[in-house]
Amino acid sequence: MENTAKLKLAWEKIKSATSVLVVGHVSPDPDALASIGAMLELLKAYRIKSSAYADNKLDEVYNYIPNENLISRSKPKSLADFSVILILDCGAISRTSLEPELRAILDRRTHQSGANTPYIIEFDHHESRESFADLEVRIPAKASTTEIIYDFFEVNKLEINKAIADCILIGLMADTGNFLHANSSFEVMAASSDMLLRGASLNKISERIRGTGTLVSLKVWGRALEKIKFNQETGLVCSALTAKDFSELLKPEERDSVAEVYGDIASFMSYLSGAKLALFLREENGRVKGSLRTNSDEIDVAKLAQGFGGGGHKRAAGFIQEGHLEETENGWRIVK
Ligand SMILES: [Mn+2]
Repeated sequence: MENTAKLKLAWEKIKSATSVLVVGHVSPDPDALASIGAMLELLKAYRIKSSAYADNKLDEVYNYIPNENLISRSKPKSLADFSVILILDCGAISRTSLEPELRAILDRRTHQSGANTPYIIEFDHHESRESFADLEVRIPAKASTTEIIYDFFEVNKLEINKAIADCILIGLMADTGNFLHANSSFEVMAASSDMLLRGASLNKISERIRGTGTLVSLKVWGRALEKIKFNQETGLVCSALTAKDFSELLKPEERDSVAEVYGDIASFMSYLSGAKLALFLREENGRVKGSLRTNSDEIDVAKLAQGFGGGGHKRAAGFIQEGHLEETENGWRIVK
């Protein structure tokens, strides 16, 4: 089915639902939260009962996103109560933090024909890992999930009010690094200017996106930049923060508050003149997390990340490996 037809079918299903659960990924970023915010606004307008869930959502940092206060950090009691489950920006079923519950629904269907189970819809711009939704709208060419939501509103001729325009613009700005990254396409700029025409507050949003820096996050930036290694021949620029770095920089309870900066650090490193590929590594609870970025058309970092069991987009991707970091002469090594 074509994306336009899928987006129409999605609205058919949502419109006739008695209740909808909207889910974003664990440790949600602005694109995930703004995608949920836009859909909650629509559901409110159509008086469709809704709930929203995103595991491990940070406190206060994102309260500039419309409807963020309606997104719960606690699991819904029973998924069976919903007629539609809408999964946004998740990349993989595990990132919903509802994998066992969703698999139970899928299981019940295979073993019990005619079982009355929620209809599962997924909107996402990450590369495909596993298809599980009844209706999957997966468009990796889109810069943000809110860009897909913009198409959803356009295709179905739904009204975009100021709150929805803000949400769509927030996702676009956040996932393009404020229109700096290579995914800032013509379509992104056109959608963004359309959102401005509909009342989105560019100034307020960019102020809030920029205004979330904290002293500890600047210290993390400082240490990461200080440790940069650059191989002129391969064009690989990398940096890493070890458990020791973190124990020197942050109190354990401050760790969550800086979770946002790592992708930005990797993106910033990728702008180094002569760099083809940027890799930022960090140690966290016996695991190593890697963020990969490139501005080169010849490199697909999603493929590289898949080699490490991760995934993402062509220009931005990540992975997690068990182990810890050991510094070598030219870089770092993950030791199991
Ligand atoms: Mn996203």
